[in-house]
Amino acid sequence: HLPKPEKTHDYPENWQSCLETPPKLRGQLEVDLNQTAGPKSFSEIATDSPALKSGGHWSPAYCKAKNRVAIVIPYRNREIHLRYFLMYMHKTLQRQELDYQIFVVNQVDDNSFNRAKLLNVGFVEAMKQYDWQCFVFHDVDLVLENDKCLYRCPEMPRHISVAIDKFKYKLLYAAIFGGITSMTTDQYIQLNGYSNLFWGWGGEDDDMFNRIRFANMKILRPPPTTARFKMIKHDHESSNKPNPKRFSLLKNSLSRMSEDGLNSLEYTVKAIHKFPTHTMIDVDLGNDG
Ligand code: UD2
Ligand code: MN
Repeated sequence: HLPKPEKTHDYPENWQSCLETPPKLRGQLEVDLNQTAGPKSFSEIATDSPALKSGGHWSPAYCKAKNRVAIVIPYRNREIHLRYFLMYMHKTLQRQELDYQIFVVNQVDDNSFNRAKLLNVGFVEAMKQYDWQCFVFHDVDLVLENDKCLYRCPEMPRHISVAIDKFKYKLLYAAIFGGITSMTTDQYIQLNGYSNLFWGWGGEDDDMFNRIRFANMKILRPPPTTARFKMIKHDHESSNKPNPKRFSLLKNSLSRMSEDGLNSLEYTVKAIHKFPTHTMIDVDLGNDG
């Protein structure tokens, strides 16, 4: 059960709905994640998108957006990745005519990284602010190369990062659910969100895959011709080591589902920064005991 958001959408009465197919899409895009000068600065990115409202919220100023989409990024200490992400993705999401905002959920404690729990925090905190219909959960190191891959939430949960340059633009395995996913607000609540118990690298995505199957939902994928991504090259942080418990946790995904997730989520928000380009939520996830 979620509290009412601070604010809800109020598009002017006399506006028409945006078109089903956004007219400004370009298709394949030039994306360069290895620039000698590095990505633009946060302030340059903000200058490039003057219509951004506080916290990196944007919506078309000429039609009623069809989709209110919160983009949630699990994050710790990847500023260069975040700047590349913002520098490309704001423009793309605007051409897609979404009513969207970028929420960066920043794990500020010293425990192992917990991607899935950060996504749960992002969901709850975003829902306190606005009446989002749709969530896109997004690794910070992936940038979309074709704006025809629309960041919307169709009738079933989706795995969006289908074709990534690092994996020769092929799906790694049929049940993969890592990278970028989308779910409607209602689906996410029905699934009890992600598990909170995956500390360190791996398994949290497979656990969500299991939840979706157990809930008798289907997983959709956009076509690999448009769902194309570049991944920024990176090493794995020593604070995000492969989690040795992931295999045993995955054996009881089903029995944990009703008690491990949104309804057992505990965390402490340390600060919420509404920057021009994104909302940064500093969070202490507590102990992995
Ligand atoms: C894969 C998955 C990812 C997740 C992970 C296992 C794909 C394309 N990606 O990513 O979704 O399931 O395996 O947990 O399938 N991060 C930080 N700071 C850190 C560590 C992680 O910001 O110190 C964030 C960041 O958004 C990053 C994401 O967590 O993109 C996933 O971590 P990763 O990129 O190190 O792991 P990777 O590429 O193996
Ligand atoms: Mn990665």
